Amino acid sequence: MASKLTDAEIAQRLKNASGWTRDGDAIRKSFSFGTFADGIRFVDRVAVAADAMDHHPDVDIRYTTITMTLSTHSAGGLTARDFELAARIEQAAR
Ligand code: H2B
Repeated sequence: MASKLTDAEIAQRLKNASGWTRDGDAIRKSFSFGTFADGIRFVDRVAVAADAMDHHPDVDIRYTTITMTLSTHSAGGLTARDFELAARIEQAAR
């Protein structure tokens, strides 16, 4: 199992994760799209990446704004896997 990152490690990794902010045991970012369907297609790309990693985001869909919240539930906090998934989500947003 991936081990929890320290506060300092999380702060360091967030410097390379543009737009992502920490909220307790999670990191979060909202993405905006031109249409609802564009946002849903983004979620579909994230779903493929998440299944490939076997690591899954909490997804909030509000019309054209999609908010992704990442945490490693099995570890009870943030791990390197959350930052790996964040990088893959950034690819899916491009
Ligand atoms: N995703 C996240 N974010 N945290 C987990 O602990 C987790 C997961 N566990 N996806 C995985 C699936 C686990 O349930 C399976 C059995 O590997």
